[in-house]
Amino acid sequence: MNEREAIQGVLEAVVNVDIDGVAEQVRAALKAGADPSAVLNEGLSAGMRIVGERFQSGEYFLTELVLAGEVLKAGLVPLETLLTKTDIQGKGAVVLATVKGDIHDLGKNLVGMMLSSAGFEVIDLGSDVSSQRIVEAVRKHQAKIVGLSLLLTPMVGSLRSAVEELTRVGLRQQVRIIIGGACTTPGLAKELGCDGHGEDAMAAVYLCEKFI
Ligand code: B1M
Repeated sequence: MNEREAIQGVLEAVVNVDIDGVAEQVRAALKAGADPSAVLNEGLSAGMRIVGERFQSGEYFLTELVLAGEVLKAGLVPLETLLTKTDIQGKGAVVLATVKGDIHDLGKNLVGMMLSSAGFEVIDLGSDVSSQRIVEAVRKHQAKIVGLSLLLTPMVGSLRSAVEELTRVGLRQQVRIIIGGACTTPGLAKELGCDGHGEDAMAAVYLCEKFI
């Protein structure tokens, strides 16, 4: 089996919500010489996008969507140490959250994992987080960067209100705000007055590196 076929095996394990087989497929891809970030992006994440499309078209139900989240977590286990090898520290605090009304947290967690391994102190507030909690965390940890994740289009208003709240309390000039997640775009970041948009977890790290 070559690298490409092995990554395809990872993608298929996710699409087939194969919770028992996914980690084995990931190990097989690594053994075939695939790069860990390719296994993540072209295997696990690409598979999740297909699950999302099948859910949207009515082919999959909420059960599959929930299970797919668990499949992703299981698939990440053999990758984690490979994606996060470092001993650099002390690049400052980043407050990370999925905004109010949105409980998707897998992508945000990946961003957090990559930022920690790049030497940032990650203050992960979790998902469904109010603007007030974001403001409190920025104050408490004197964070210079806020990372907001959003996957649900109807919750764009929560992103907007987080930016507005940081502005209202006078913190906007002190922090850089970056956004990311399936329904966000560079255009949305610009429209909301944010400082950047991360297409994926690595892009989020590059942006934060640029801002320190
Ligand atoms: Co939901 N869901 N979901 N879901 N879900 C989506 C997002 C959806 C696109 C599926 C679809 O219909 N095609 C759709 C949203 C449509 C829209 O509004 N545009 C959707 C829906 C509708 C829903 C519900 C409303 C379903 C329902 O109940 N009827 C419901 C909402 C609940 C709520 O939040 N209030 C719901 C629930 C769920 C589960 C809980 C079952 C589960 C999430 C489990 C969890 O997160 N713990 C789930 C899942 C798994 C998905 C899909 C299939 C996969 C999401 C995921 O984890 N991807 C998703 C389909 C899709 O995204 N196309 C879908 C893997 C992850 C690694 O990628 O999160 O994109 P992602 O993160 C990436 C980048 O986006 C980026 O880096 C990450 C790594 O590369 N990134 C950042 C993310 N955050 C970033 C922040 C940054 C920078 C980069 O800077 C700060």
